[in-house]
Amino acid sequence: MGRNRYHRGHLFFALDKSNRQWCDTMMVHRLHRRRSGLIITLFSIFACSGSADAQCTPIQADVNGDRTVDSVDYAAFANCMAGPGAVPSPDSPMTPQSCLSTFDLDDDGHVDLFDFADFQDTYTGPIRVDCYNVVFVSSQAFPVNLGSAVAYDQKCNVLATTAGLNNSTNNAFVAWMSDANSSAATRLGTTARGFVRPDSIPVADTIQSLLTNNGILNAIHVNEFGHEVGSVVVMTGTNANGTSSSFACSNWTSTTGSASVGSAVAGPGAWTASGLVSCNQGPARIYCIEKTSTRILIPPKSQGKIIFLTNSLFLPGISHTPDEVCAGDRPAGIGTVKALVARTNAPAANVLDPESVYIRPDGQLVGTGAVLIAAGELQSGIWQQGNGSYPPSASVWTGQTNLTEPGNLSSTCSNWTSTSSAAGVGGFSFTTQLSWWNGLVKSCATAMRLYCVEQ
Ligand SMILES: [Ca+2]
Ligand SMILES: [Ca+2]
Repeated sequence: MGRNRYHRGHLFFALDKSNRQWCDTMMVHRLHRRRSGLIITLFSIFACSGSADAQCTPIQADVNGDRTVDSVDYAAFANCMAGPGAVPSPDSPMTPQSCLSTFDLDDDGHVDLFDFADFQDTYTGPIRVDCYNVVFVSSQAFPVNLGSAVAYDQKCNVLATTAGLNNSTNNAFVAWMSDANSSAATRLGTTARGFVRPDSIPVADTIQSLLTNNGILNAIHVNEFGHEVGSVVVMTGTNANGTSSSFACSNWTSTTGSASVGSAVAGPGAWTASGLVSCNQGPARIYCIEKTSTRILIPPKSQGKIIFLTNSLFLPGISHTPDEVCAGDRPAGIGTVKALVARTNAPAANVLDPESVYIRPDGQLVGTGAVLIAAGELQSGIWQQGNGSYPPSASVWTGQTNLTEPGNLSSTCSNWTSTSSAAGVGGFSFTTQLSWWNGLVKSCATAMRLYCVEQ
C-alpha cells in the first residue's frame, strides 16, 4: 500500500491538466490549513500524477488501502480521534502510530476536528471515478458521416479530456460505435473492467456482464460532466453483444439508410440496441467508454425491499395467480412477495409502501415506493429476475396505465383469469421511464412476466 506522504520543508508546485478534481481540492485545502502555521508546506505534485497508476493514486486517509476514502475509513478515523493535545489511544488493529500516519492530516501530532475537516475533503465514497473506466453519453451530437466507427474515438477523447476524465496521452476512451470494419467490443478490448458513470454510479463490473449477461446495473443517461441527459437516442451501430450491426449509415459515411441506436435510459440490451433510426435525422449522441482500468468493481448495495422480475411467464387464466407466480420465482431468503399488478378491486399501489425503498436483487436502487406509485422515473429499472439473471428484453403484465387506480376487466384480462379478453396493459422491463409500467397493450393470450415486490 503506497502512502501519500508529502515532502515537508520543500516547496513543490506544479499544475497538471490531467489531474482529477480531488487532487486540486486537496491541494487548495492544504494551502489553506497551513496559512495559520509557521510555514506553508505544499505537498508534492507526485501525489497526483507521474506514476503508471496516475488515475488512481493513493490517498493518505485510506486506511484499508482500497484507494477510496469511505465509511470503512471513517470508522477507523473515529477510532483514532483523540482530540486536541492528546495522543490517539485506539482499539486494535490501529496503533497510535498508525493513527497518526494515516489520519493526522495536518501533521500536528494529534487527531482532532481539524483532521476531520481534512478527512471530509478527501472523502470519495465507495466508488472513486478516477479509479475505474468511465462511461458516458456525449454532451454533443456528432454527424452520422464522420467516415468510420473509429473516427468517433477521437471525439470521445476530446470530450473526456475537456471534462478531466482522460489519461495523460488523451487516448483512454473509445466510442461505442461499430461498422463493418471495426466493432465497438473489439476496440474496447478484453481486459478492461470496472465501468462507472461520471457521477459515481456503477454500470457494470466486467465486459461479460456488460455484453453477455446483460447485467447493466444502471442506465448510462449522464454526460461526461455527470449531468443528466434524459431519454436520448444514442447512435451505436452495435448489437447487444458488442458486435457490428448491419445498420451503420453505410459505415458512417452517409446520411441515407438507417442506423442501430440505443436508449440512454435503457438497461439490458436496449442501452445499445433498442431500434433503428434514419440516418437523415442528422447528428446524434454517442456513448464513450474508457478502456484502461482493470480494477475490480464491487458495486455498493442499497438496503431496502426487493423488487424483481419473474423468470416464469404468466399466462392469464392458467392455473396460477400472479401472486403464486411471484412466490415461485422469489429470491432465496425472501419471505412474502406479491405481484405488482392492478386488480379489478385494487390498484397496484396496494402492494407498495410509499415510505419504503425498493432495490433489485443485485442491491441497486430502483426507487422509493412513492416514486413507483407515481410511475415516476426509476433510479434503475426492474430488469433482474428473482434468480439473479438479466433478461435482455422483457414484456411485463401490469393491468392498468397507472398504479393508483384499480384495473378494469379489459386492462387486467378479467382480473387475470381469462386469455379471451381482448387486450391487457403491460410494460417493458428494460427502461427507467414510464413505459416500464404502461408501454404496451397485448392480447390476453400472451404469456409475459410479472413485477414482484417483497412485502
Ligand atoms: Ca478505503
Ligand atoms: Ca492533526
